[in-house]
Amino acid sequence: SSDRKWWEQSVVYQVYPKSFYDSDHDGVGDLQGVIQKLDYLQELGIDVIWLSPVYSSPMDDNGYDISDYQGIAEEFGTMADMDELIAQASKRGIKLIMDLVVNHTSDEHVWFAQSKTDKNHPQRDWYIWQDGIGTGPPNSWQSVFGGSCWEYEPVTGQYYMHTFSKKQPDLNWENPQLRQAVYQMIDWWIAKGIAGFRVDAITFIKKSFDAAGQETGIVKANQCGIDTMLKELSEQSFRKHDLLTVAEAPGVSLDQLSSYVGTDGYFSMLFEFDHIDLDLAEDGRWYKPKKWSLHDFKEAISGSQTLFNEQGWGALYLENHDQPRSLNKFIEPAGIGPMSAKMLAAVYFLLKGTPFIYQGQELGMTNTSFQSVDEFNDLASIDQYEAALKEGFDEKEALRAVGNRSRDNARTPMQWSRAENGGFSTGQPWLPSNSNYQIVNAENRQDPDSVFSFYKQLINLRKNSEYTELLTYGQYEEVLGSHPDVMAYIRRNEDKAVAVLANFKNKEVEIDFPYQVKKVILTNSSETAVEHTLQPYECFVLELTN
Ligand code: TEU
Repeated sequence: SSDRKWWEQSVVYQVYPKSFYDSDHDGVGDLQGVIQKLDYLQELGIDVIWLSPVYSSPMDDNGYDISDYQGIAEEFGTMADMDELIAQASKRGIKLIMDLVVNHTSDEHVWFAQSKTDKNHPQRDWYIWQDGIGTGPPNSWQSVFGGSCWEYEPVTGQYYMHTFSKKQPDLNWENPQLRQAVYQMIDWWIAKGIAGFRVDAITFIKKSFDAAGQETGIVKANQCGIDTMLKELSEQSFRKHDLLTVAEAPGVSLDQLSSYVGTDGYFSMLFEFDHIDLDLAEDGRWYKPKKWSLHDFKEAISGSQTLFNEQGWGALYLENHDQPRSLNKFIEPAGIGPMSAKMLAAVYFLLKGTPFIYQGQELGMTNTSFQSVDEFNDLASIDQYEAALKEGFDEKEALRAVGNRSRDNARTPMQWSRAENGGFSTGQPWLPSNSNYQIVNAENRQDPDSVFSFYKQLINLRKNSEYTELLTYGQYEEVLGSHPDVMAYIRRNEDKAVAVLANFKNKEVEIDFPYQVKKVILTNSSETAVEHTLQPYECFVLELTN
């Protein structure tokens, strides 16, 4: 029908440019490196690249601290490289979406330089300034990366607020001039020919200083009043164009999903956190891992999938640059390998929504191991490590506990080949390569049994098969809901039904699957039919006789 959208039929691939491919061998990935690997992405079959930030930045948070929205960071290249990337991608039928980081800027952005020096400057109000109380900050809110979210600025004697690091001062979205400046910047990028945005940390833009109590804890997302701001952003900016907008939206509950991504929603789709933060303690401390079961995962997935049957659209993902690798999160250590990597792929890829692949996921890349705290690059990992020590962990325990969840796990160089540093760079990589690059890499991708080939087949199923219509728009239905080890669902429309069955455990399990199978469409198994058991990590994509 005519209200169908191009992004409903797309597969997105996230590139973290710093770690993707280093074309000039200075140890840091770059835009020319992305251009050189476009053929690889075309071979995989993706439609859209989400490019993590490449804007000018002092790189306190690897580019999520932007000092000029209309400039490119020197280590990544130039604006000419950016234009070339857009054009070269487009030549291959690949669209590009940028990361839109507008909850905050870098403290080195000219807006902030102007704001901080003079209380009467017209741009003072573009950031959030308050007087301290006594000798302390305005309140006791904590930043996401640890410590107070307030930083004292001696020039004017006030504090500015930062949800993330102190080099990432929050913009004041209550200020109409600031909002217009943001919309203009967005328009400028759209005019360059990009297809949309991944909208960073957007649920943090509304602060609720007048809410009762100034309780401790991390700054809260998705506060009352945010709707007005998001509605304006959507109406005055996004909706004037045909864009893919995907909101990073921690703090949005199921009953709020429709206002975010329903028919008149603010965004095309959003990243939920329920299924991805299953292992995360309430207070966000990585070294206090929370126990979770497959049941919790299934419940999180089914909750939003059921909603998407009625309205809205899902952004399907298991990994990104902030998360440990999915193999380490969801699979027990002894079971990690191509078999379980394919199982995880089948499980999330055929849900209702737009699948996102994070670089290296299609190869089965895994977490790395950290020998010392000096090997952490990520500021959040360093903060968590220090907090763990304060809570009485010894250095070894802290390293192990934080290492399991460190964002650096996802940021090690992409493993292209068996060559030194996994073929990422002949220079010294900014973050050491995972030592398994000689086994896990892109060299064997043409092997029909490779994880890469499996992803390719999944993409093909979604995009160019007799199941395309069904897998894109068919209804979602959970099956075997109470099975403790198996996740299963059916996608269904008027003329077809496809089931996905997956064993999450490193043991043979029994299943009672009461449907008649017409044909095995895809499997990671050597079996050609589903019996009453599933082998460790076995998965099947089946056509049913409706
Ligand atoms: O992350 C925002 C976010 O919500 C974080 O709390 C995220 O869950 C956290 O990084 C996990 O430790 C976005 C980006 O994805 C992240 O890379 C940036 O560091 C952050 O915004 C600030 O821009």
